Amino acid sequence: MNADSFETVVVETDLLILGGGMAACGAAYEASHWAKKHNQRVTLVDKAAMERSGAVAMGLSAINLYLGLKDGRNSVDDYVQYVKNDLMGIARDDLVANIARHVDSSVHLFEKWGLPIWKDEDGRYVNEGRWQIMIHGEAYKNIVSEAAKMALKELGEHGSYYERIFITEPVMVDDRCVGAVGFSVRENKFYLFKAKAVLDTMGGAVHIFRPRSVGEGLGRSWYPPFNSGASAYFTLKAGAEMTCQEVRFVPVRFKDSYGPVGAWFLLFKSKATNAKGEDYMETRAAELENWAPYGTARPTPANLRNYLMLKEIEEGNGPIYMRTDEAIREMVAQIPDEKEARRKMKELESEAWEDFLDMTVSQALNWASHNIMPEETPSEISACEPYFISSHSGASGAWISGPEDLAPDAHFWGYGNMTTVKGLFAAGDASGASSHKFSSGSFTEGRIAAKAAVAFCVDHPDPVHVSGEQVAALKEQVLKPLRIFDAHKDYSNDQEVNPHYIKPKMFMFRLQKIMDEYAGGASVGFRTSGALLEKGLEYLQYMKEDAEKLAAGDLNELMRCWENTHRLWQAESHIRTIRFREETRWPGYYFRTDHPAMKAEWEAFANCRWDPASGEWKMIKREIL
Ligand code: SFD
Ligand code: AMP
Repeated sequence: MNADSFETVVVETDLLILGGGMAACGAAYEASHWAKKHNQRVTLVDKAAMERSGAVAMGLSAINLYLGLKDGRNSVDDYVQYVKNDLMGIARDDLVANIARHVDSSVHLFEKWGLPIWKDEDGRYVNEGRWQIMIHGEAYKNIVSEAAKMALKELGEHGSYYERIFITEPVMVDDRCVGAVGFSVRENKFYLFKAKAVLDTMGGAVHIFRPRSVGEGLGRSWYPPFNSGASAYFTLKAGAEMTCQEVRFVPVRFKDSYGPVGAWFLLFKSKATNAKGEDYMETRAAELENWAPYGTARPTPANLRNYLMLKEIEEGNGPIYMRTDEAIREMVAQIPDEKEARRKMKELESEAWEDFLDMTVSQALNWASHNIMPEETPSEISACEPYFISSHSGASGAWISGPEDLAPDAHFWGYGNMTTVKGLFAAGDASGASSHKFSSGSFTEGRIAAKAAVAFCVDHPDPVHVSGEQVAALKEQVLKPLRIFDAHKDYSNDQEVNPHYIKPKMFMFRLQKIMDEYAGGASVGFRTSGALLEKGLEYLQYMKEDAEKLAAGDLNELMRCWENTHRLWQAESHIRTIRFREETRWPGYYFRTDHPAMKAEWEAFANCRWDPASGEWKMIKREIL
């Protein structure tokens, strides 16, 4: 493919929204309102088709963040406490509270747009757990993205969205972010988006660690394969400070097909046990005291639930089972009337299957192909490989300004959700230290960020200028893998194996091997140490050199090359931050064997910044205020 054949398309806008997921849809919806009022332009760019892009592509079976503030069931403070405890004390109260106080209205919008939410006989939402409500959510993303597109269309020529454009790099002028570049994954087109404010919502990252599914199911993971670290790369390359880059998420899921466990634990009140039928949350409860005060609070933080399970496996007590059969039996046993009990049984069976069909269809196929009937057979569960998803129970992302009325002085710098780089905002998985936002909270944070970003545009009305040389250099950089392939492809008789370049798939395998073995992946029981991290970092530096030799034979491979460069930066910031935090705080996510306990001096944020001027990394410890 000839790199010279690429046309350059220039799009000028005011607010540029990068990504088309939950946060981006919230941003588009909210921005449209403020943009109309202030005569601003809004442009959204997604790597895929918004209808099914991002983490909600397959649908979801629950909305995991709904407070029910109107009914007085919960308070914002309760939620902040819950999140902080789940993250072992590491969270920004101002950010969590800001999302929590606004999230209910977003859920009401989803319902208005047609999302079916489970209701009880009195017309109230059916709670899965305290903060989670059940939905028939197979078409969740279609519904939300349609509303976002309609909002943009209402802006007429001032609103637009681009699909199947892969964003690669930020465009920087005088330390301000003034746009982004990328390319079409369908046509030979290079895109320059110029903007007054840029909102990064390109999701989290997967396939940085070697997945448990390799040859036989390559690419299968809990987190969607489409999100590959673009958010973190974008903010890092712009020179923004990042936070919690060490806080990965290791979900426990139904084994091999990654079906969700929340409905089983919370709605069906199921237990997980070792092979002997022992409930390790009870038999190992004493271990939680070593992680007080978080370990002894309720609910037990997700990483500690994992940790107790991992200990069972270490001691040879696997497989670990979700006792679906017992849970269903117990619920039915509570109904004295036989006919009613049979009806309830059918209802529970159907709810159990729907839970998977709404969000992880392959898990239903797994059950069917292994003759599993949840009412009769327990199912294996297992800890996945690590992912980066700060909107769930991870926390990695950009260090952003909080809201003026809630943030301590040190956490507010002019515009809510703005990163430490002027004009660059972040939300959803792209912003850090405010976990447990989930789908509804990410949408809500997108709304909050977009409102602030439009205010930034209004306050900075001068047109942005990007020089022709800068654009030419960016285009050259983005298309370089095509040129490398073209120049060397005939050197060897197999285009996959060539001493002059590396193909993205091989590059990804190498990255995953390093991360797995040195940075505490699944195959080493999530354990690492200073010495292992040091070695891993050394290997990543060689990978950085080799990244200059990534080669692409077509547009799809060009996307894969950039996905892997994005992953590499996410990986490096992860290793550097785990190394910086000399303690173990989230033992079921990773365990530092050389610092095996939690330390009071590390009740703090571990931040980092890559300096675009010097190319140096700086590690920063910040107080929890
Ligand atoms: O329970 C580029 N989540 C759940 N949330 C819930 O509320 N309920 C559930 O039931 C949930 N479950 C769940 C969840 C996540 C996953 C992976 C699974 C199951 C399997 C969490 C939410 O899904 C999550 O919080 C939000 O989706 C986060 O929103 P956001 O906007 O931060 O990320 P996104 O939706 O994935 O969107 C990312 C977008 O970026 C695009 N993109 N665009 C341009 N250029 C690039 N280079 C790009 N790279 C990525 C993507 O295409 C996408 O549009 S439960 O099981 O946990
Ligand atoms: P999951 O399916 O694991 O993503 O969980 C969905 C929601 O339920 C999230 O809000 C989790 O934090 C919560 N959750 C899952 N399992 C448990 C559990 N055993 N105890 C408390 N909360 C849980």
